[in-house]
Amino acid sequence: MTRSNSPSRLAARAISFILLFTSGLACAQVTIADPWVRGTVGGMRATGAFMQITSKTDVKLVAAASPVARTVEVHEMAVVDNVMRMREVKSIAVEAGKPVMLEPGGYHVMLIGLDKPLTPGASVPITLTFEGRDGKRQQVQVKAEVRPLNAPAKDGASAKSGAAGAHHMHSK
Ligand SMILES: [Cu+2]
Repeated sequence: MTRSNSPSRLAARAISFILLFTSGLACAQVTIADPWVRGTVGGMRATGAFMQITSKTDVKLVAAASPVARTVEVHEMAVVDNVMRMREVKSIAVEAGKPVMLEPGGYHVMLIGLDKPLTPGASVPITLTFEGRDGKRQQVQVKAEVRPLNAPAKDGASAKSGAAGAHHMHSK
């Protein structure tokens, strides 16, 4: 049905153009879904942050920072000699259109040197730095919700419960 350019039709087109344009500006290449941080108690000085990262172009997560932690590193958990260990990685590759999970038992953002306990319900600002293939960097700010210490799976410190988070891994 080609009704000629009625005013409302023109308006609709104008609006969709504006939406397209502004979302192109506002919405970065990288989107973060469900960011959360494992809560801490007492003298715990470090914890993990988890999220799902999706990007429209190939990028790498190269750095992270947060005002609640003195040092923030990008880590991965891996089974080495049957023991879950975590280690710092230089970056996490995020291919275009392929979501990457940062989750207990896998990749995570490590918050080290906490000044005070992170209590459930609080919100932790984290700045993530991504680098594209062209070497250009962009920063994405997220507010991660603090969840109880015993949420989903342990961050490796306890081998027993750590195994729950590692069930998807291939061990020898
Ligand atoms: Cu870690």
